[in-house]
Amino acid sequence: MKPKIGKLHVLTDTILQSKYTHPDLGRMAIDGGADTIQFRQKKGTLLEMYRNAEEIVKLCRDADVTMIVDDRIDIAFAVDADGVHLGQSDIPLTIARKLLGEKKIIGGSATDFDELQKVIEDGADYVGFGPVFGTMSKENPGKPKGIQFMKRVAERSSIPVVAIGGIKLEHVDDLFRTGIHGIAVISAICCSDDPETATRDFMKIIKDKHS
Ligand code: TZP
Ligand code: MG
Repeated sequence: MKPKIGKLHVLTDTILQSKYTHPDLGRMAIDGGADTIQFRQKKGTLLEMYRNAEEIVKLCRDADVTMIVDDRIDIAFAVDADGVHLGQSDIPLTIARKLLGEKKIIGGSATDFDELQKVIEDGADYVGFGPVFGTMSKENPGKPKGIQFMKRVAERSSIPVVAIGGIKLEHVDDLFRTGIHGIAVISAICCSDDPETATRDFMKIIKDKHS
């Protein structure tokens, strides 16, 4: 069976902050109740990526949390992650599906309806759509879409929509009311003083009101 696509995807980051490592962030997000960790390492050697991913995948397995690797299908395959998240300039979704098979989750990024359509046609299991709000966590993220737009995305999409970009605690309730499946967060969790508590705060709203 395919692993579950969670409602709170915590994306690990060590560029915006240097207090915590990728595995530290994975551990804290899991302890705070996140149901999906996306390992997102943009710099460093493949060996470092492999070691970090290996550690996070173990933590996720023990906690029954879904583990997705951003960008790198090679790392996802090497550590037997639950899936991969692919952007518009990564390996094509159709090729990723051939390589990973039907049992793995493949997520695709989209910033408009054309990209959404293509991600769906190419067989993604979910779409990461955004940015919903302004973000400093990604280069050239595109124009912020706003919450109301996400309602249209959720209506049009035949696959689960995971909203991303500048999402803070105060947005969670309104965002889930648009009909999206989940949210993906970097800075509001990784850059907080206490990522575990920050995760718990996000998860509490999701669990109390949207599960
Ligand atoms: N894709 C679209 S916006 C974004 C990504 C990876 C960055 C999200 O990070 P943050 O800090 O939650 O805005
Ligand atoms: Mg990516």
